[in-house]
Amino acid sequence: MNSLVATSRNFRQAARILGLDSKLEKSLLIPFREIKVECSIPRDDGSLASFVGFRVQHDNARGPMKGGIRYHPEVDLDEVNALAQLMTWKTAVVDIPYGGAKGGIGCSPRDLTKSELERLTRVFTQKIHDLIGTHTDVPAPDMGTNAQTMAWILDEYSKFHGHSPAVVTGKPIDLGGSLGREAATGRGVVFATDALLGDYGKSIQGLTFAIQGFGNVGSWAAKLIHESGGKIVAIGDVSGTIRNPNGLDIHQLLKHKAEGGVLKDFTGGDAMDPDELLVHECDVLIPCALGGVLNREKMLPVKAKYIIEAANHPTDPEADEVKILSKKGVVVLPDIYANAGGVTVSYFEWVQNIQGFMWHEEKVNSELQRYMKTAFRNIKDMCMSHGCNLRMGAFTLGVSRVARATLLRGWEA
Ligand code: AKG
Repeated sequence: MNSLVATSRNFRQAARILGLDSKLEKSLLIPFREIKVECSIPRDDGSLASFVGFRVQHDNARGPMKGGIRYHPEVDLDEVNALAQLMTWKTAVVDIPYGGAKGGIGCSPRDLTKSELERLTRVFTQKIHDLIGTHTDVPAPDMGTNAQTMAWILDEYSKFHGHSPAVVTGKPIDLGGSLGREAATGRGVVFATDALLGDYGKSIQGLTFAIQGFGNVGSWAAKLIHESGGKIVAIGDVSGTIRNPNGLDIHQLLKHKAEGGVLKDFTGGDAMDPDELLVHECDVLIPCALGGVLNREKMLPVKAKYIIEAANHPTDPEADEVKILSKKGVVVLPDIYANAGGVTVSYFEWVQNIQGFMWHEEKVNSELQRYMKTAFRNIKDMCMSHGCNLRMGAFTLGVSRVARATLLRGWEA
């Protein structure tokens, strides 16, 4: 099932639980605006390369639309639409004053040089600059983009609109980025994991973890779990997957990577079949990389008791807890809560830019912890009120907040 169908299905189920009016339901589902632009650039060798760029602005009832820009070969309108909708519910779940958006360019950033990426980003910004803005739509990094990409967007946007640091988040610190933003999604995953485990009378210390993905989110989550006394028994990235039943030394693994090594060559663990990671013996499984990795076939033999959705859409609905996981007693912490740490600190960055003031990293991290704890309690309250699982608890929470804001603003054209 594709991501758009899955997200919309979760939304509809939440709307039914909440008893939303069908006209309101329809209007909440339709995106505010879909943007599709041609982005052609000269390659370094003088040849022409053409790409398609997208920005889907899903909803702005609660504030400016917010979401990442990804550079990936699989970026298309349906995928961006699903992710934009997911952002609307995600920002509402953690109660930050934003709506939802997402964008991207269908390209393989690894096959482009830095100067080609800069030209592509500037052309994309030229095409959408009138439709984004500090109080309209605020992009951020996502798969295949980073702080440098945001710096180029900021620079290009500012040529048209004057210096506007709050038009993007996830910027370099020198250009108004926030301390703690780089680690925020991974740190938020750990705060979310802590909140969930605490609810079951457990803690990270002493439990075993399998983590899929060792990019920004996976490596920060792994580092912080390791430092909290969790034992990471398996971890994988595009280079391969390794395991160590006694726990991998994540500090040594990070050092190995910082020195130019690849994960699969780390000598502190044994190589294993990447497909085995998802069904590896562990207490907690954290998919941090791709969507749709937990599908019906892979879910059946899962051994983890808890799954933390650090990636967007890692669980294919066919394998969702309602059908399979709950029968096995597996608890799934849904993406719209589990990976909301990044956008939450993006909000702090935006606030700092608007205030013209910089927070200490301790304040960023403690505020993030406060938002993640509060959101977990709010989700649990929805689960209690509606007798639903955590995914529906999160969806009903997000959808109810957006619906209330929409009704309060009224229907007048
Ligand atoms: C996500 O949470 O998936 C995002 O794209 C958020 C990016 C941001 O606005 O920080």
